[in-house]
Amino acid sequence: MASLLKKIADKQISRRTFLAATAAGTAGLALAGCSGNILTPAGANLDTAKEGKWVSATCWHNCGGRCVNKAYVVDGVIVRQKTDDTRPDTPDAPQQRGCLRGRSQKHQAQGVDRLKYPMKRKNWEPGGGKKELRGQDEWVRISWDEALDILTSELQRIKGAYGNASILVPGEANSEVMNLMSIYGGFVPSWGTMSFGSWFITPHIIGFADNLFDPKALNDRFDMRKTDLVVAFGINPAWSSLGNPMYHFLQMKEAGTKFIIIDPFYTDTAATLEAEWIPIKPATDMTLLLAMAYTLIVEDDPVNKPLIDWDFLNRCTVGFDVEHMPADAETNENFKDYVLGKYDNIPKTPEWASEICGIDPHTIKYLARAIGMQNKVSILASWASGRAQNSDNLPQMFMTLGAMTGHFGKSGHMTGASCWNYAGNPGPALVNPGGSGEPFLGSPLKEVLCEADMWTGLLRKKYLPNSIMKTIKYSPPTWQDTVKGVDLKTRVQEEDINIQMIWHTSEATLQTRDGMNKGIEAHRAVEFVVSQSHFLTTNSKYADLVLPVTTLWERAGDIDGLFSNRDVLIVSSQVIEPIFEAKDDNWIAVEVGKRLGLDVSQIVVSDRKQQLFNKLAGSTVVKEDGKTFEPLVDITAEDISEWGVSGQPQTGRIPLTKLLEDGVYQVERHEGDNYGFIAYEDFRKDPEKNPVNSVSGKLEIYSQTLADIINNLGYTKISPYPKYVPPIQGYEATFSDWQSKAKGAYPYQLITPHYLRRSHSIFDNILQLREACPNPVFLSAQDAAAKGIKDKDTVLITSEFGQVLRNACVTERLVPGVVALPHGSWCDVDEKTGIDHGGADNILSGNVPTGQGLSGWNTCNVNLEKWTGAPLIPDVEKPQRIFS
Ligand SMILES: Nc1nc2c(c(=O)[nH]1)N[C@H]1C(S)=C(S)[C@@H](COP(=O)(O)OP(=O)(O)OC[C@H]3O[C@@H](n4cnc5c(=O)[nH]c(N)nc54)[C@H](O)[C@@H]3O)O[C@H]1N2
Ligand SMILES: Nc1nc2c(c(=O)[nH]1)N[C@H]1C(S)=C(S)[C@@H](COP(=O)(O)OP(=O)(O)OC[C@H]3O[C@@H](n4cnc5c(=O)[nH]c(N)nc54)[C@H](O)[C@@H]3O)O[C@H]1N2
Ligand code: SF4
Ligand SMILES: [Mo]
Repeated sequence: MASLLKKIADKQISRRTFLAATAAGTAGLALAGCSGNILTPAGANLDTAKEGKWVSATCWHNCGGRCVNKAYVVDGVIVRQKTDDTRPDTPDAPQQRGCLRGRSQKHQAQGVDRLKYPMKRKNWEPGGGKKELRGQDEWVRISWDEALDILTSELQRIKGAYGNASILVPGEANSEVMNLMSIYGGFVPSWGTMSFGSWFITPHIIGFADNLFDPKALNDRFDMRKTDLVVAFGINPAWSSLGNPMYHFLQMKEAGTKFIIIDPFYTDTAATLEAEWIPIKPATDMTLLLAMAYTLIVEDDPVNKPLIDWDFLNRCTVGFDVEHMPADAETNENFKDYVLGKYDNIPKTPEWASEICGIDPHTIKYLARAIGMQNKVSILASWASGRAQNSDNLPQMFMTLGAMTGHFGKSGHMTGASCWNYAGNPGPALVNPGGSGEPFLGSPLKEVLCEADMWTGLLRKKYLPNSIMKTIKYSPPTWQDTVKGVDLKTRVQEEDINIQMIWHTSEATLQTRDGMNKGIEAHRAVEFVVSQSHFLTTNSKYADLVLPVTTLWERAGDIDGLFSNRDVLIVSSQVIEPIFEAKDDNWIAVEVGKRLGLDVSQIVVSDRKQQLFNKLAGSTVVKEDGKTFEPLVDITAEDISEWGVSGQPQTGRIPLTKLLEDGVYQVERHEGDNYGFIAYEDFRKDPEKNPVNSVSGKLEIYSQTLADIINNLGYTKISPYPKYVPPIQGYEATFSDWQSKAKGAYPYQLITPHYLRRSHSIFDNILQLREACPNPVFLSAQDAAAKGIKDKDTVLITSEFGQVLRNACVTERLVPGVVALPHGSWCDVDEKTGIDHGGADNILSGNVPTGQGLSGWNTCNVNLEKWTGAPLIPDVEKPQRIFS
């Protein structure tokens, strides 16, 4: 097998060649030369070797885009990549082109730092051995047999000593490990607000969206072009939705749409769309929105200056004012009187908001008038402002403002979240994958940990029981699911829990969840930690046993299911053989199941090839009528026997072999086709006949159920209607005295934007990307000058919870007082000082859950200083974590 490395090395294009080929296409938006840019395809004139073949090879991560990528394989080695060339490229029906990360994927799949063999920690012994050495011990290569025996015997021992409720399988982990643990008596899963922040629960209780990934909450991309003005809160598709989403926004601009972007950062999105930038302090959007509502209320004149859409408010909402209260309201308070200051003697004027959000009162009034009912406006938000403490009512406030101005249910008008893979391309899917046929067995136990305080909970041996969140995974709770059989009026109380084993599968939980320093402590406290991964990731670094697993490219292929976009279905095939001794996660779960004497047919029902076949056979595509669906894939008896799978021949739109060769099926779209979509159109026309999914069937500006559900969870209490509650670590908390504006110990607000170079923690180790996009901390020029920090200086960033180093990128593009630390770099903690030289965001975050168990990553206050120790070297020059 060692010759594989040589073969790969001989066939790789060098990193220099990669950079030279991509540099020609970089956009002109450099952030003082210290941040990355979007790269265009590697030179078209690559000398495609004759002897190999192109294989459809999709990305395997959660990156905010979905693209067609292909790998050119010669003699079992990937030598280069390209992107979608299966169709002509037009603005209405574009190619699904990949980004810099997708095009670097082969450096992941064939990285020299891939884990090659199972390894155990040198000082590990049954029960843990020297547990404090986790994260700093040496590694010893072992056989798969030994690895599986260790895992099985520790599972048996820990279950015997402490019971099933001592085994944590965190994250939205691979279902096969959960299935195994389910039939072995149960495990402790975790849940968290994750991506969505307060968009996790709030919208689908108040009728604002059907579910977490509701692509039906905004209008179709052709209709988006009919909007005259987009007022957007913290959307940055130029970084966070590569591939086509950003391109669709550009089509809006081409069509004449104007953009106002409200964000602490002047983003590449704002620059590309030539947006008007309104800088705002993080986590203060609620004050701005309330003051906009105030302005609308006091300036609205139905005859001379109609700003408020009273017809929509009256017919389609509850809770705006005293005349429209829902039947189940338990207080006499209403939104309008709160805005006018009736309850707290604080009218939510632009002057009031300005002191907090930093936007001057004239601009706030201008914004309110700009979104008035007579204008064709879309109000868009990403989830970023909801990843903040005490932001539970924020999505409800966006909805309220959209409802006041009537930007629902009409062509050119929208209100909602525009984010992630369907940013720029909303609407119900036109092509859907079938199911794999694999089961998902949840845990029969009641124990569950909330990720926002998972590590402190583990250390304190306490948890909040939670029947609502226990099994939701990505299937969201509707209000009906949530209230079913749950006594919402009794607040949940803490109970005991004793975690002694952590089993990491396919999420970077230690790296990506709140409070990594406590996480490391927790990993050193338990008796056993096992991690299945591609590299020595943070999860694996702090484990006792690491198991090398295959990437998607070493498996039978897959449909890019949940994460495809509205128009396309993307299919990958196997690209290469498993690297060294890497094994499929399915195999690991089954082998452990066998050792435990379990019925392994309940863990994994069929192999990956059959799973892919099932998904393909079940795929459907919309017919031209835009309403009904038919099978997508045409499958013959020969296909079935060639694949060696069980199934029936079927007639479909595209032959199986053609789909696999193209790697993509794309529904042809054009202006005026039957696939257009206006969100809430029927509801707007007749809300009684077409209710939204809330208790009242209307959009709930006052929602008793929302408050009851969240208050029941046992964290902080919230209001049934939008109110401003300062975050625990927000702008106000940067001061030791608000009146005199004396700054406190942590005077800067930290945000952690999703960054070009990485998909969360994935790709952080890829040298090509490290070189193309450094790993900076963005500082405003004003703050940097005050601290004597220059561009590229090493900076120590300190929060209440930890300390990290990064190199400064000094820019005028950031609001003074705000520090932007791109999300996802792998930690590299100096054991002597506790300072993280990797600059990981979650070393700085703490375990501070509020409301719906929020992970408030954009509410974390910090201090800054110029680092006087040895400066950080660019991380492209750091040694890789290579094991032979
Ligand atoms: N501070 C801060 N923290 C954040 C955020 C933030 O904005 N700020 N954002 C949050 C958000 S929105 C999200 S979605 C989360 C993402 O959190 P995660 O989903 O935990 O992040 P990833 O880095 O994508 O981790 C996936 C891991 O699974 C591995 N993997 C991939 N495929 C397989 C496989 O088939 N088998 C196995 N065994 N492993 C596999 C990858 O190599 C990687 O290590 O992070 C959250 N954390
Ligand atoms: N390159 C890359 N793309 C990704 C990901 C990745 O890891 N890397 N992750 C994907 C995933 S899983 C997710 S969930 C999405 C997340 O995508 P988003 O939810 O959009 O999150 P961010 O990219 O962190 O932030 C978007 C913008 O919000 C701004 N912002 C931060 N706080 C506030 C605030 O309080 N108010 C306002 N108005 N603006 C604020 C930031 O400055 C930033 O410009 O990204 C996806 N796309
Ligand atoms: S946007 Fe995402 S899916 Fe597309 S190439 Fe980049 S990393 Fe891959
Ligand atoms: Mo996310």
